[in-house]
Amino acid sequence: MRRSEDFSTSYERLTRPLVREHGELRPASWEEALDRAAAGFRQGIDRHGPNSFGMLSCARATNEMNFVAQKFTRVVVGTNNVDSCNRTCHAPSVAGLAAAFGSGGGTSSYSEIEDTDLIVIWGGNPRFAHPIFFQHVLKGVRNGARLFVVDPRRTPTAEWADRWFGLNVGTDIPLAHAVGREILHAGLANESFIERATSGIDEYRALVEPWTPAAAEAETGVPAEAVRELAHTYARAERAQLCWTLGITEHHNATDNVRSLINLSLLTGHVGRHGSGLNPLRGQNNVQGGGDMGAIPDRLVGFQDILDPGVREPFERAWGRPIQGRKGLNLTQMFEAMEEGELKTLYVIGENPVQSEPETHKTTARLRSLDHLVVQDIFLTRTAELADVVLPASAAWCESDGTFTNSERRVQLVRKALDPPEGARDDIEIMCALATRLGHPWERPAAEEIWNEVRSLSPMHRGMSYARLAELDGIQWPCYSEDALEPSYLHSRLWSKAPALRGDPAPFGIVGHSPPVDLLDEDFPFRLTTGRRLDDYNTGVQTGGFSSPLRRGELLDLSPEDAAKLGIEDGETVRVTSRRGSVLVPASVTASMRPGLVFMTFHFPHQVDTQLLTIDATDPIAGTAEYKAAAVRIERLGPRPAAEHRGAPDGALR
Ligand SMILES: Nc1nc2c(c(=O)[nH]1)N[C@H]1C(S)=C(S)[C@@H](COP(=O)(O)OP(=O)(O)OC[C@H]3O[C@@H](n4cnc5c(=O)[nH]c(N)nc54)[C@H](O)[C@@H]3O)O[C@H]1N2
Ligand SMILES: Nc1nc2c(c(=O)[nH]1)N[C@H]1C(S)=C(S)[C@@H](COP(=O)(O)OP(=O)(O)OC[C@H]3O[C@@H](n4cnc5c(=O)[nH]c(N)nc54)[C@H](O)[C@@H]3O)O[C@H]1N2
Ligand SMILES: [Mo]
Repeated sequence: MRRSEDFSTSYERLTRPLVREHGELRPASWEEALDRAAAGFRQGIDRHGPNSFGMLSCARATNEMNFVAQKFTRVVVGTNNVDSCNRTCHAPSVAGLAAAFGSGGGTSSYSEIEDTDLIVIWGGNPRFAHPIFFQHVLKGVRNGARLFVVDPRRTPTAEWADRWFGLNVGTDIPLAHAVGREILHAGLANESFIERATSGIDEYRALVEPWTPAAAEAETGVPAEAVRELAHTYARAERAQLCWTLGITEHHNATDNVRSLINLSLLTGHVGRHGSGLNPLRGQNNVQGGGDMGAIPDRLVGFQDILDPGVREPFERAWGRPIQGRKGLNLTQMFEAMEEGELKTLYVIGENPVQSEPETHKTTARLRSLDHLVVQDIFLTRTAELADVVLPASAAWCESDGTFTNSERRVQLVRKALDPPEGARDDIEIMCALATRLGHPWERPAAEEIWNEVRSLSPMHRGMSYARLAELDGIQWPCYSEDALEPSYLHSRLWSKAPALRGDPAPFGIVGHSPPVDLLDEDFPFRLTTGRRLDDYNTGVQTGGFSSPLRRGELLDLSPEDAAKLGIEDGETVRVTSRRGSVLVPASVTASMRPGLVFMTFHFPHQVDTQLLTIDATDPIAGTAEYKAAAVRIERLGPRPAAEHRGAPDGALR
């Protein structure tokens, strides 16, 4: 197979601030850039009020940085409009888990993945996207666990599985409901757990009743016999882990999808015990921590509800400023508010929405409509190219001290290993300099001082001093006191015999099926789903610079059956068109794809802008876009040699 050329754009680290003058970005001193950035924010707040400001905080940076970013937003500006790319991936998992159990974290630990009887990976490809977690999965398999994978594609993860359930994109709820129905009909439900720890079983029973294995087969493409096998194996397993990622959450009904999976654990009691649980595998290295630190619009640090005056009170006392008692805008709503002229200034720290949001043209136009855009990044991204002020930052993961929190809720210390390039400054230092210019003289605190403030305000982090984090090699939340540790899994209360200790019952999610918004028809007959490959990272900014024989640039994966039908050869460049735009991309014919399904990444936007094809239909609860389901058509370019067309973007349809 041929490599496509010229897809890698090597980004150079930013080392000088830039400011816009006469329409162009030009180098500036730090003083000038900080003054300009602060003056723009000041003007926006004075003219349009604090709620015209938005902050996108960096899910790759430390907890300490994210804590300061949300404090900047709430204290210096006075709004709750703070969010991050958590919105584009696991916000629905947090919402779904919180609705069922009161808190939004994954319930188990990596060590329990090694000590269980069944691992179901539903809508995730950890072999590529979570390789460290996948090592724990393989240890679990070596220790005797069975591995099931539910994914429209026969993924590299599925290659390692005992069973692969290839379903149609966007039919997870019918499959989950059919599994639930089969568990009930076969008498395999855990009746005593349901009775003691859950609510709503009667409505759930009625909800799933129409989803016979045959009805599920018709909708999902998974054979009825396989539906039964999935149900019986999950229900009969002594211990079982249900893990999911974006195949579940990047849909217009993502929170419902999550609820439909949680229902299966409530039916069987596979939650709240060692070795059994529910695990959304978080994406960015610190997206879990960013949310935990309150860099989200509806929660203060430690997942504390911003709407509760009793929760706000200690913060107002500590920070000497009232906190708005209403939810801020999430990332999706911020972009909508730009269009409505309500959001006027945006401070983007380490996010690249121009290339990560669906429907690029819309995103770009919305960002251009802002009065003032400040981008703080380690590279000059496409988003930074639109900014009024660009601030060069250090890379948190290796150039600063602090803590990160992983998918098993483990807070771990990181130590600065490298100095940032000359001219770049630490994210926290930059925010402190801006706060000072905006009337809040903030000395740059040491990372540990910030962490101690976190601990003073967040009960679930209280017991984690830096000394203890170092000594124990990380600690999982919750950790309420310095002399104790909690169990490695959440919600053991559900198993308590004493009703008083059991707390609120976990409700079944009564959620119906709703197929993808972008419908398939004669003009757009293929289902495009987008995701990741092993060698590249998100919008490619951080991986764009290196080359490896494995990296082939953007490709359209399609099945041998469809390739034969359309007369497409492996490596040939084709045109892919959705209702929103059109791109040229080399085809890769692979048996991992089922007929009717095609796959692309969004790793090579300089070569192929996949986001011209995606749709911005979003989940109403979590705000996550339906990146996983667009309708497209695929056309050959004709008899000309494909090489001529390689790499050229084809523009958008107007
Ligand atoms: N190498 C690498 N690793 C990464 C990243 C990266 O860019 N590169 N990004 C990180 C980030 S930010 C994240 S959030 C994670 C994401 O990690 P994953 O969610 O595992 O990655 P994706 O490839 O986006 O999607 C997972 C799977 O969803 C499947 N899928 C699509 N539609 C459906 C559906 O309707 N139902 C079901 N059941 N499955 C479906 C796809 O076929 C795909 O295999 O990865 C992280 N790790
Ligand atoms: N089509 C499609 N689109 C998707 C997805 C999909 O599956 N399909 N997945 C979505 C998901 S899950 C995600 S998470 C988003 C990701 O979307 P983004 O977060 O917008 O994309 P990244 O490429 O991860 O951008 C990270 C930026 O952070 C900068 N950065 C890294 N470290 C630091 C630091 O320490 N400080 C500062 N200041 N900057 C830093 C990098 O240089 C880079 O510009 O994309 C979403 N978009
Ligand atoms: Mo993500």
